[in-house]
Formats: sequence, C-alpha cells, structure tokens
Amino acid sequence: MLLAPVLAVGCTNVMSMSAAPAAVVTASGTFAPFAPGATSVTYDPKLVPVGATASVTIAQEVVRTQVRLTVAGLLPDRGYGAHLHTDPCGPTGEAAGPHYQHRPDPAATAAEPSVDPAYANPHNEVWLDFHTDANGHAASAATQMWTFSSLPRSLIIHAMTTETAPGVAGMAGARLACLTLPA
Ligand SMILES: [Cu+2]
Repeated sequence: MLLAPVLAVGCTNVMSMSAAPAAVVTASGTFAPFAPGATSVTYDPKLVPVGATASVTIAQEVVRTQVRLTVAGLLPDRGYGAHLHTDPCGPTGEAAGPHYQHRPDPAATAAEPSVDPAYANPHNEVWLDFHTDANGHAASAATQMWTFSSLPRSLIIHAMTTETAPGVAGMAGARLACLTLPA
C-alpha cells in the first residue's frame, strides 16, 4: 500500500513512510572471557574467538517484530545456532535462561526447557542461526508477527544449528557466547 509511492519516487527511506514508527533496540559487543559486568562473553574461545563481534537490532512495529544479527570474527564456513534468550549474560551460558517464547510452553520448567515443536519453533521463538562465510562473517534475520511482551535480554550463539524434531526442538548444542540486550 505504501510501497508503491516509495518505489515511484525512488526513495529508500521506507521507515519514514511507515504508518507507525518502529521501536528499535540495538546491542553490539566484542566477545571476551567473562568478567563482572560483562555484556559480551565468550564461553568457548576456540569456537567464538576473543575479539569476535556481534550486533543485534530489534525493530518492533504495531504487530510485527524484525530482528537482525550480524557477526564477525567467528570460524570460517561454519554453521552456528543463535536465539534470543530471556535473561542477561552471566558467568556461564546457563545464566541467560531459556529461549524467549511468545506463547510459553506450559510444560517447560527451569530444569526442563521447552522441546515441544508446538512451542520451540522459529515462529514462537526468535531463531537467528547463521553460516559464516570464508572470513567468519555472517548475517541473519527473523520476522515475527507479534511483539515482545517483555524484551528478551540476550543473544546466545550455540555450537550447532537448531534442532526441530519433537523432544529436541530448540536445542543447538553448547552455549558458546552471549550478548546482553538492553532492558
Ligand atoms: Cu539458544
């Protein structure tokens, strides 16, 4: 509807043409071993080297959320899992808590996270899996047709790409690195 006039005038500033402005949250960091107060932490420097970087942008409109991730300095030509988690980064990967879920899985507990594909899926959670290029760089994005009821507080980079089968859905191996997102 608004797209046609934008294209007609050759304007690339689509955001300014939107009916409602997006609320944008951004975070970026350079990974380092944990230290008190750290907001970008690598727990496995072999797979997420010290000095690697990640940047997350969350744009929420009325009924839609777009999340973008860029990473650099990771291992070349390698798949990684990545999700938004509920809690800020801490001394271990577990501090970040479970995946943010739009509709929480009633069967999930702190000890037993959601592995039901009805809830642990890329439409109900924010999955940002990526595959690095020859230089260790990657970008990924997710679009959800909902907005956050409370903001997720971290991005976790995992050792493997994300599983989808019943009983393992949402699992992606070890938590390699964490970037805290602003509240
Ligand atoms: Cu995760």
